[in-house]
Amino acid sequence: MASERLGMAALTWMALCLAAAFAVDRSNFKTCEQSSFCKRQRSVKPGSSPYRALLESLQLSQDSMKLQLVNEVNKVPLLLELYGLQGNMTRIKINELSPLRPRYEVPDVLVRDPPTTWLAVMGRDENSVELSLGDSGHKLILTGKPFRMDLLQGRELVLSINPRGLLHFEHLRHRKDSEEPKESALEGGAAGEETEPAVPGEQESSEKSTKSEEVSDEPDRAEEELGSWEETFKTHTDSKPNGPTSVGLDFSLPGFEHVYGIPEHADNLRLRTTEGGDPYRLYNLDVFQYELYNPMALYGSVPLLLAHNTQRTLGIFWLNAAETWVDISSNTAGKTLFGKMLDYMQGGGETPQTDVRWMSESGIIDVFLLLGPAPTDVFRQYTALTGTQALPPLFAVAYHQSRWNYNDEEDVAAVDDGFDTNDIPYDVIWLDIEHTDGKRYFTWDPNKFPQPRNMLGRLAAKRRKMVSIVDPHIKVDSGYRVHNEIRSRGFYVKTKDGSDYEGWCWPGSSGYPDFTNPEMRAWWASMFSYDQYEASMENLYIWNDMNEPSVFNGPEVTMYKDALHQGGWEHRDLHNLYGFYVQMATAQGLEQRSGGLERPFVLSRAFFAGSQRYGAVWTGDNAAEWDHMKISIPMCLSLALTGISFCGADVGGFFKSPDAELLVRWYQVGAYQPFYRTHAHLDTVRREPWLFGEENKALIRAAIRQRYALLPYWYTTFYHSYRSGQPVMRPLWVEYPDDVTTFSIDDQFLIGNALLVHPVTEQGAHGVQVYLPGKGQVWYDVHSHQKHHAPQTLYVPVILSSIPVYQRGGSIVPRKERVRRSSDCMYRDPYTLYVALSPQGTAEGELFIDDGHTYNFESKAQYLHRHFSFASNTLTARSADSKGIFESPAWIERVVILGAGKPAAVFLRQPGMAETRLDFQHEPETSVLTLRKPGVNIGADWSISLR
Ligand code: MIG
Repeated sequence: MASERLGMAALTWMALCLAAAFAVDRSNFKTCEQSSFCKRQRSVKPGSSPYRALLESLQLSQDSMKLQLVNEVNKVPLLLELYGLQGNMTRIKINELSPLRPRYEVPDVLVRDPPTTWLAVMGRDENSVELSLGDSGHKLILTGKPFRMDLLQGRELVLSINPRGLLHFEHLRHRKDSEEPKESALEGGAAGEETEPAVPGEQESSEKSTKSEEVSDEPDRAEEELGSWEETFKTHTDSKPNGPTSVGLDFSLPGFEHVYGIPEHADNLRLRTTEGGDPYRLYNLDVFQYELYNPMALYGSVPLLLAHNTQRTLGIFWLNAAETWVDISSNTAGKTLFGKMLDYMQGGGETPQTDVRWMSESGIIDVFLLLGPAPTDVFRQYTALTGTQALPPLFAVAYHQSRWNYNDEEDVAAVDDGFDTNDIPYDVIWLDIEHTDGKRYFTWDPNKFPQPRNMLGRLAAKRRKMVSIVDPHIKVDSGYRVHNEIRSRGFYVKTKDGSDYEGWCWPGSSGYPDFTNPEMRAWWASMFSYDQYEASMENLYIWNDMNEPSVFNGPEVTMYKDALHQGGWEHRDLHNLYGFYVQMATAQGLEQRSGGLERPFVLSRAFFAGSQRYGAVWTGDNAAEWDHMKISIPMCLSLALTGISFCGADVGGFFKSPDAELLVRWYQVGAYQPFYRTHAHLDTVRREPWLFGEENKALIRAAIRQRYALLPYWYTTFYHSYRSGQPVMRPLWVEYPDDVTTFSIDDQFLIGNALLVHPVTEQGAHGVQVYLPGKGQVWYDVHSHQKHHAPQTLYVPVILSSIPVYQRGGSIVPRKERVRRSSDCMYRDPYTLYVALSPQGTAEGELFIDDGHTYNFESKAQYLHRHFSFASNTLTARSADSKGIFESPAWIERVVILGAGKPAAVFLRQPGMAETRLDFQHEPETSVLTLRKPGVNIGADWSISLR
């Protein structure tokens, strides 16, 4: 006990000292140079590939092609598999033909075996094969020696694979200097993966090419030196029993200058070239006081890169959960003048091109080419593979109040009341780690939270919720039931020697449950049932932090790579999946506690491809600085592009204390981002919205109220995301794909396709430059209703209350404008429709409504999906999806038409009823027509005509 106290005190002290300096301690994290596989991979230079495709080994089945590759230096044969996938995708897998042991293939990320389409050989010569990929119109030319593949549409080259010859596949081998081949931990470990049988091929040639030649296991001296069998970083040694296992491959994208994705990095939306610096790193890490504008790894990883130009959008999804680095280079940016002249003289013109190189520490190469061609297609393709955003419960889209920590039940009650006395809506109050009994998750501190059930009940009475934190590090304490159960069931991650792995974290010595084990996940899920999690109630939801996993005394603040998971897999193989599984198991727990009826809400810090299926993520420990607020936009946009729409940043900044101006501005930014939660470090001064004087309180209240008024639109946009995979928060280029001006914009964004937001992110700003896209389109300022023509860059003067938001002419946005305590209290409230007319006098929009919290919309089609359209002076409401049936008590209290002339009269028509006249009011200066009290139920069909 005493030593634990000391440890914690030392940690806090360290944290405080570092906080004063505020800069990431880079020496805690590896550079590519310090990551032996990255260094080895990067030391492979562009040139002729040592790999040859054995064309004579080609085997074609209806939907796949298999072929052997051989490295002509070491003679190790690889197996290449190629699948044409339905929906304009291609999958390429490369593994060893017969690895010593199975190599890890990422499970549970793909939602299904992707349906395939046909493949056919269209032509062949002695060094190449031409394949047609299904009905997509794409073909693939595979060159034997040196091995490369070129994907074409018609005569246009879309993308090349291995064009620079950087394919580098480190085969599994025995360590040469050991007397006997090492017994692998995997052997006998029921890895469960099938090894590919050898491709029989045409017997004669196949024998000649692979069997007759000796596979050379000669250790490459350079590899030995570069930490292939053991690697030390700072005080930590990685034992690497399997030796070098990394895989790398390059792609080139002719005609592309803009690439995006591969979150999580604290950087701009548009990726930069990594020449001369480190590659972008994907390795889920708890980075203390992360710095901005660099490629260092952060808490989560999605190995999906998007490329976009005016002609097409495509994606490269590299399905590998090991530590991964991505190099990006541009072959025009770096070109010398001489090179450019040469291009010119050869008449080649300048085709800009982006080259991308992926390098992963283990596993196989499993890559999906998402061939678009439109941005919407790429989103559909990616989410067909990994799933769409789970539809959040409505309250989760509202405003959340958090800090580390709300101290006790009295504190919670006081903050909760504070929102009422100050007339500010809020839905959820959060409890951080201090609410537990000594950092034992699933428990309550008996002194500070003696009656959690009362506290939750009090919140429920106000129709509000609570979120408590449940981290994946479990206190090693024989008096703690959770620990005892996990240990006795053998559910902890093991060390390389087979004992329970222990690391240092908040509770002191901690075990880490093996979330990759489905039995462990099932047990974990059962812990959330009402009888297991003491005092938990229906309005208690969960937050998973530290699930990279964070280990204070581990290498790079995480787990040893040679730690062992179920099936004998090394942590190395699946590190980036750990957090994904924690959130998955927790979400399943919340679902199960209600018998599968209620939708869960789980916030996670770590994530991987597919995490969108389990809840929300946030950008971790940012700081109360203007730049941190600003970077939340590209950080969430990058996540949105890679499937994870439900993203937010700590409003106000986690470390340090914001001044009133920054706090107000951050409330304004957050009001227009998908996950809206304020949060703060333990050591910061209190910052509830009413602590900064009347004026600032009013500004914060106004921002939060704007969020609540737009909840119907947010929820509908989330529903659309759930249904079709389209991001909720969008970069402009997604909607204006042929407008080059939009390609690098990341200080403004769209919500759905109707609202454009350019929040104020500069201190002391007097104005912002807003780019309004869309040739021949118009945008309306949502506050003044002033109309602006597009495209143009508009200078907008701002004051402290300004949040520049524009509604696209041609859209209809539903709002609820009555102020309530929480989103749940708005359930019966009436709607106002904002109809923003296009220059052609048309508009369209949708509204999705259900009970806001169950799966009945899915299982019983209990929903309303309404469609509104305006044309020929008539606004029409009909069903967008007649399958959905739901009764809503809400009606329409107002229709506001922006850009309208003054009618002589306005009539409401409903089926089977006589026409009625509606009151209206027209403002000539702003061309705003307000129709009063149509009074129709939101589920009804009707039309309103202006005459
Ligand atoms: O090492 O639970 O990012 O939101 O308040 C810090 C305490 C642990 C990190 C999270 C932060 C949370 C804090 N946690």
